[in-house]
Amino acid sequence: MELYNLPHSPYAARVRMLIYERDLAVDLCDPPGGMGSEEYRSLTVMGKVPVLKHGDRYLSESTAIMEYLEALYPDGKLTPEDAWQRSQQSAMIRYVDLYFAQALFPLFQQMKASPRDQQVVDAALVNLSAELKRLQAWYELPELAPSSSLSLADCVVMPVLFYVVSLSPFFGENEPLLATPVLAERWAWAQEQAASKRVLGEMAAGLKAMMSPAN
Ligand SMILES: N[C@@H](CCC(=O)N[C@@H](CS)C(=O)NCC(=O)O)C(=O)O
Repeated sequence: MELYNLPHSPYAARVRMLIYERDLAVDLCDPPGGMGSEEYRSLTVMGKVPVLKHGDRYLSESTAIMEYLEALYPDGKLTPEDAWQRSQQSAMIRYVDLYFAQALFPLFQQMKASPRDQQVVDAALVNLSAELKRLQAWYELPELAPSSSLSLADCVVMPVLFYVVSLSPFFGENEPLLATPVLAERWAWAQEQAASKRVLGEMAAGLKAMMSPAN
């Protein structure tokens, strides 16, 4: 199996975190032909990363890939056995994709904008701090309370927190997790776990490369 991925992508990062945490036999590769190439588009409907190649089949969408890997290798899976707990976790992951990630997009856009639109930035920061509180509220549910090992929710959340922590200082917000101590604690904890530490380091290197003047 191969995972087509890029270091900075939070969607690819969550799958890599699962792969590292579970020590799954999946090779990590760049998208064949490169992003946007005819070759890559011919393999995947969406043309995005990540994509899992299994034999001659290709699966896109990070959450579907995580579910597939968890189903394929059930021994030691991170997915809870309990149906209710599993569904709460799915709901949290859907929250991250449908709502939380949306709160980050205006900041990504304003990073590239010249000049920046301060009104957009201010509104985005207010919205982001509201979403951080909602994200924390998910971790406060009994079914999703932070545990002593990485959960699937952590695999999804830590890469987006990486962007919260990395982008906020560019907009004058140096401690974006100050008002959300549960998130701040889990974030600090994730820096010490082998799988998340490795992925967050790869993301930092990927972001640095992406932001270098050559790119
Ligand atoms: N919903 C998708 C999102 C994947 C996604 O947006 N990937 C970005 C990188 S972070 C991408 O490939 N962008 C390139 C493009 O859209 O052409 C997933 O969960 O896998």
